[in-house]
Amino acid sequence: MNSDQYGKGLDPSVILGLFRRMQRTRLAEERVRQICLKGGVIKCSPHLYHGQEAVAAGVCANLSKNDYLFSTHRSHGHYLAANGDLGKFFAELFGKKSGCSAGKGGSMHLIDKDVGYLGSSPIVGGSAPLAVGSALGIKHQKKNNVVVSFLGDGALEEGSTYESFNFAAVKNLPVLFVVENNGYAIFSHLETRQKYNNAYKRYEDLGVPGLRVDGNNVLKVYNKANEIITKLRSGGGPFLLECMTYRVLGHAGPHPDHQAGYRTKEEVDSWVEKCPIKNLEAYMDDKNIINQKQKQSLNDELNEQINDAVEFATNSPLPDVEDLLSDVMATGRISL
Ligand SMILES: Cc1ncc(C[n+]2csc(CCOP(=O)(O)OP(=O)(O)O)c2C)c(N)n1
Ligand SMILES: [Mg+2]
Repeated sequence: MNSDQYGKGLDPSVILGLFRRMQRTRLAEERVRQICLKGGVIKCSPHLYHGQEAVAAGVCANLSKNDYLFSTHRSHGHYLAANGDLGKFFAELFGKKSGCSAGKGGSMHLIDKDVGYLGSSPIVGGSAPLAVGSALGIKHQKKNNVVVSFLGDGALEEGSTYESFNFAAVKNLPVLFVVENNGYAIFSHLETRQKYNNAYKRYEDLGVPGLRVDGNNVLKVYNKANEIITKLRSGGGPFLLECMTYRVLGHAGPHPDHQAGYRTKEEVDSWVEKCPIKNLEAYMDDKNIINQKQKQSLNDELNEQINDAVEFATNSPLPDVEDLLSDVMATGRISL
């Protein structure tokens, strides 16, 4: 990848940090995939993020402890890139009490206020309104933290997303909408759902300017998100960052799905070639930012953390029957 201009001003420690975030996500999700293939342990359906890691890593590396983020059904990558806890992550997928949602959410309902991850919603178009409400709160409190709302290209077809963009613009709220345009909503190609493939400029007249970036190039995503988030911190209004990327596994579950007939193996393979992690590795090799031995030791360290997390999740208890009605809106308040 030609990332020279994007990598140039960056300290190697930032580049290594981006690599670590992506690799942590990939290895953890690869473990999720293996566990699903064996069956029996993960009962909820995971929507894996393979191939899109640069988006979450590039954006989340710009967030501070007091910022908030909101996610979708494809939630793992956002949680892990935001430094979400591996133990709490696996425990949640295993339905255990020690999970980040106390074992009652599963893959699509993660929440962890310790890392500002105020939740993922599996309702397509469900998280942008939450993000906007949260940004309104920040504005009222005169704070300078920001909110990131991740959404898929499919969520742009929901009225709630449009309403959220409009409200954020009218109130000049510090929210970054990150559209992960992977070209599909389940089996439907974007061409069959939207007349124009132009999300980045579509909402400008509404008051939400945007730009498009190669979502498989983490250095570009990081740089653009950095510029936008810096503006948001000093009073800037909502912005849309459209990241062009691709989901290489099936919509949900551990398998590839080109045999389903809605896309070809050649198309999938062409995007596997553009793997954001391999791209960054090639760049780092070229610039002597990391050597083989260091890469191996990073992988060993991450795999060890994942082993510990899986062991923690395995040994954790299931929620008690008495827990069934706690943290449920109808019976009380979710304590945030
Ligand atoms: C309101 C609503 N309609 C339909 C669904 C079923 N559904 C789940 S994921 C999905 C596709 C979402 O596509 P996109 O937003 O592009 O995200 P991606 O899966 O590509 O990451 C749909 C239609 C849903 N969860 N919520
Ligand atoms: Mg999509």
